[in-house]
Amino acid sequence: MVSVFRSTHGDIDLSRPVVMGILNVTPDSFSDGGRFVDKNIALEQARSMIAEGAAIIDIGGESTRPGAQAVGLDEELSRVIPLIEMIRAESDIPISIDTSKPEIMRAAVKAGADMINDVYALRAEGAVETIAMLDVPVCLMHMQGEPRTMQQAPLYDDVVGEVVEFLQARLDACVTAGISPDRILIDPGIGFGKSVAHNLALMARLSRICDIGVPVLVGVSRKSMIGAILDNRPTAERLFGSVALAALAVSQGASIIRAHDVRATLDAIKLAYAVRQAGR
Ligand code: 8Y7
Repeated sequence: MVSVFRSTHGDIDLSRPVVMGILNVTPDSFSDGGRFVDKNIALEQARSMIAEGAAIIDIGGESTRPGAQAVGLDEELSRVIPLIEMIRAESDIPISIDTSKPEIMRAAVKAGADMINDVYALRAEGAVETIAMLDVPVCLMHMQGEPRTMQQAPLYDDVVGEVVEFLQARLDACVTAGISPDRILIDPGIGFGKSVAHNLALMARLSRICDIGVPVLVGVSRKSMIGAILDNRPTAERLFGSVALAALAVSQGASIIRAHDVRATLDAIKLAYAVRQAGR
């Protein structure tokens, strides 16, 4: 599956896997602890991720970590819009905006963002229509429940089957509403309303998600399943575990890896991809 997302600021070539660098501008982000709230520090972080080979920068102004509270529209706008403009003023890097709110989607694209990363998979009122109108690439992610409560009691009969079914249904709904299928990415949503066992099952069967036929994005960087498998390893020490999971995802066909540590992740996925290609 060769795919190129046309974006306003250069195409995103997915004929080989790429890294989406994470840029959180939330005071309560779980792994960065709010280090990037200062816009200039965030800009520095964006520059270094670009220098390390990030193909996309994903900017998030609303923490979606388990237990996180929702933020208001004005607060989210003031976190992300100036930063999009600052990056755009000096770089053509494709910018993704991590939001579920149609108002933020519109303002972000106007400010220079190229794609939308929505952990609610465009289920908010007006979101599908907004993307159809904006005509930008979108990532549809699976989540059971909502961030504030999603980790309290995740429950599935067949986690892989249910995630595949959900993503297929959202994909169909988006295409019916006029979003071009070649503008859509899907994501199993590792850690979003899932136990460690659910996350492991999804990682083991990721190829089934890739079989749906649109490019797959996976976010595993520093996530709690790594802490759980590695005897409560703290978030700051989850790099090697993150890189291992990124390689496993690419070896099954994932196209985009969302990660904090761009250089290490890119090395790992280049190797995983070379091995995958050699076996075809
Ligand atoms: C993911 C994500 C987060 C993910 C996509 C974190 C915003 C939590 N995780 N978006 N966002 N996929 N598409 O640990 O897995 O970074 S936030």
